[in-house]
Amino acid sequence: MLKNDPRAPGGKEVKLTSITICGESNNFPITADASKEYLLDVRHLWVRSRKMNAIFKIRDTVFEAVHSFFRKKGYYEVQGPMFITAAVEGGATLFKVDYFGREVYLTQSSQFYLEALIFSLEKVYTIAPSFRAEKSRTRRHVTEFWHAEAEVAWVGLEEILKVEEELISYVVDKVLDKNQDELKILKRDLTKLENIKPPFYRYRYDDVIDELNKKGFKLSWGEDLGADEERAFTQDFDKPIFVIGYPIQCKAFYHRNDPKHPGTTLSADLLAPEGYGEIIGGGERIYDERELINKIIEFGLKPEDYEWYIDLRRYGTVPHAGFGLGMDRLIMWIAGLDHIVDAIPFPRTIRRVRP
Ligand code: NSS
Repeated sequence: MLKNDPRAPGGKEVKLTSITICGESNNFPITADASKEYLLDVRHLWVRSRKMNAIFKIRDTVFEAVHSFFRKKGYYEVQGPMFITAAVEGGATLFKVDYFGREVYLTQSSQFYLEALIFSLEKVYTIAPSFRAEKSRTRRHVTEFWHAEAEVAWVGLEEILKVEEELISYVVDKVLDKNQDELKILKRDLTKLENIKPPFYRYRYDDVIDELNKKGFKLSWGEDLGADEERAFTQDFDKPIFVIGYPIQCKAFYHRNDPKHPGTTLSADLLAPEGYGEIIGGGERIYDERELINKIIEFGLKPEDYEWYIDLRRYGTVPHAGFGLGMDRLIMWIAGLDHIVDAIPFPRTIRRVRP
């Protein structure tokens, strides 16, 4: 029987009428002074904690909201394969797999398969794992993450940015709606979430570099923004920020170059405020066959490794754009967590593959 009791952490106390022991617990291995590392070692038991329980409930809302957003907007849910034969996001972070004696890789992104599928379904999305052999030990990198990706035919950068800001605002709204208790347990400042509505801020890459150099960084044009730069830049914003027009060398080969701003791409990253940084990467894709082949070569890659991807331009093509959202990073920001591993039930990092 449940009885209201203001002294209880959840406001209710269970009053027993009888008790049956299903299984004893002698010397439960987690004590109040357990270190963060130890809590990751015993994650299979730590998932029972109030903190993890609150995060998982928020995570559940976020997954549900991303699905319902895309379905309401008329997107079809699709799935790409996890075993692939060529890099999407650069060779440095590929995981090799022995595939019956042949070297293949774990996918870094389902994007190329989504691009193939827009020629069948026009607007598609997926939520699937992506894998990166990331050597970076930051608070926001894991080797296996959940990736929500969307691809849309007949649209450009402007339209895709609109989809992104509507999606993020929708998800935050759902969490505010469903997870007040959980956000309270996590001591999340609700005012930081209540403000998340379109339009988001927009900066060109060049202006971000200028701002950061004013703050004491020594960045030259063409350098990518890392975790430290993004943290410094986003610290004082109250809404997410689009960074548009990254230099060609900062972005993967498939990004369309911007004819109006030579040397840059029609790409955008979406950075979460409060120091969290990048949660989305996306933009316009090259849709012309010759342009694509030239850029593959320019990037030192082999067109024969991308034969089927080039076919998408060879046999009927349309302008299109899309993006990839790191679900775990989104949850980390919404829940106000210090480290991405706490957004994931059983995280995988450079040093951790168990439990
Ligand atoms: O490399 S991305 O910026 N872009 C892509 O993979 C595109 N192919 C997506 C697309 O356009 N369909 O990654 C997208 C997002 C990025 O903004 C992060 O939020 C997340 O994926 N991401 C990660 N999350 C956690 N850990 C790691 N290592 C990681 N790498 C990317």
